[in-house]
Amino acid sequence: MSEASAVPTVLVVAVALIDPDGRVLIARRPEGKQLAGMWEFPGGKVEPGERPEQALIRELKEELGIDVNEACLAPFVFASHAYENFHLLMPLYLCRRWSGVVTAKEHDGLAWVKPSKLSDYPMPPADEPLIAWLRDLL
Ligand code: 523
Repeated sequence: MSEASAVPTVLVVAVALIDPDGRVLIARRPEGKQLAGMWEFPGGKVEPGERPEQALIRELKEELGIDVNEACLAPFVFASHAYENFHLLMPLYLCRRWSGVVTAKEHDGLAWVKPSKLSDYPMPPADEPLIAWLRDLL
């Protein structure tokens, strides 16, 4: 008989917003939050009853003040990482089109970064393996 996992798996959706120069948006987690000071691909938890894409569209409005059409979200690659209290499963979507001005509403910093420079920024351990995929793509 297989043993049940001691920690829950949490589904978080994240996005690589890509600008016309091929730079990717990362956002710094503010003081008081878990992983404060780390530069993440923006996103958040999928709430009960939400589809992942709906959750991401909601998070992008709340966190960055932008509107994204679901047709502009392309699932790209998953992160799967064991944090201490939970296992994070996180699809990273690609998005090249949105409306509105990207604004830090919940983060304390934003940066548009070439994939080759992403490793200069401290990122949550779940996000780090995604850098190589973006470097290959862009
Ligand atoms: N990550 C993560 N990388 C990443 C995101 C968006 C989130 O490792 N790109 C982690 C950070 C948190 C967890 O996933 O541990 C949930 O993310 P989020 O942004 O919803 O976290 P909090 O701190 O806002 O959580 P609540 O306040 O509980 O909603």
